[in-house]
Formats: sequence, structure tokens, C-alpha cells
Amino acid sequence: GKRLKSVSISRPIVYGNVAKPFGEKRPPEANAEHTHTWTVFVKDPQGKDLSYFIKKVVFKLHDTYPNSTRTIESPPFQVTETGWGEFEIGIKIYFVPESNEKNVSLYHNLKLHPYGFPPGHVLTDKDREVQSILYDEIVFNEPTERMFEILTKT
Ligand code: SLL
Repeated sequence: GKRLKSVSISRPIVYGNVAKPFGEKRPPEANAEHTHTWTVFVKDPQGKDLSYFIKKVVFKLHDTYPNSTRTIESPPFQVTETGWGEFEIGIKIYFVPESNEKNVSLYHNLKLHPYGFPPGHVLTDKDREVQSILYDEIVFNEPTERMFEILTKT
């Protein structure tokens, strides 16, 4: 479709992960070496549904995971897993076909472990519930007319 020259429109997202140790209740499906449950996600800063312009999100986990490429075709765009280690997660965001946009690649360092407490501080269970979340904006330069409509109608 026709593109709107000199138009640039952006949409905010947040992406990252939350994690916590199993504690008392170990998920029965978790391997013996696993220590944490975590969720990696892409979402709207205000929790709105992003599926009006995002078609799917592909999360590439560490090769130690079965089916390490996880394709999420509808919201919530997230993967919850158990594990023992931190690693870099590839996040590919695909847009609705009307946009004629290439996918956007993001990378996230999965965080499982708390840090930054003063020396001598004794970690509470709450301190062990960590998160690493970034705010970003997806910029569409010279969007198609259809994409501009889609982005501005909500
Ligand atoms: C490390 N670079 O060596 C990292 C790799 C891999 C994490 C961490 C378990 C996967 C599974 C898991 O947590 N892998 O058992 O399916 O520390």
C-alpha cells in the first residue's frame, strides 16, 4: 500500500522478565537442577492489548530448552518457564501484514538473581522476586496508510 512520507509514528512497549525461586512449592514438571520460575514478555506499558498491530512474538530461548524457539501468536505475548541459569533471550516482534513492516529484533538478558543490596543485608523472599524490564518505543517511519489507520484508531 501507499506510504505516508514524512510521517513517523511510535508505540510504547515494555519487555523483560520477572523471576522467583521455587521456594517451598517446586513445580512437579521442573528438572531436578531447576531453581527458578520466570516469565519473559512483551506488553503495553498500561496493559492494553497490543494485538491490533503485533501479529506474533517469537522468543528464542537458550538451546538447553526443548523447542527453544517459542512462537506466541496471541496475547499475552509471553513465555513462562523454569530453569537454573541466566542467558540472553532473542525477541522478534512481527507486525500485522497491513503494515508491510519488517520484524523488529530485541534482546533481553534474563535475570534470576537479586543484587544491589547493601553489605550484610539479609535477603527476604520478596527481595528474591526479581525483575528486569525495559521501556521502549517502536517507531514506524513512513507507515503504510493502512498501518497509520490501525495505529491511530485506538
Ligand atoms: C550458563 N550461559 O552457563 C548460561 C546458560 C542455561 C539455562 C544457562 C535449563 C534449561 C533446561 C536452564 O536454565 N538453562 O533444563 O531445559 O549459566
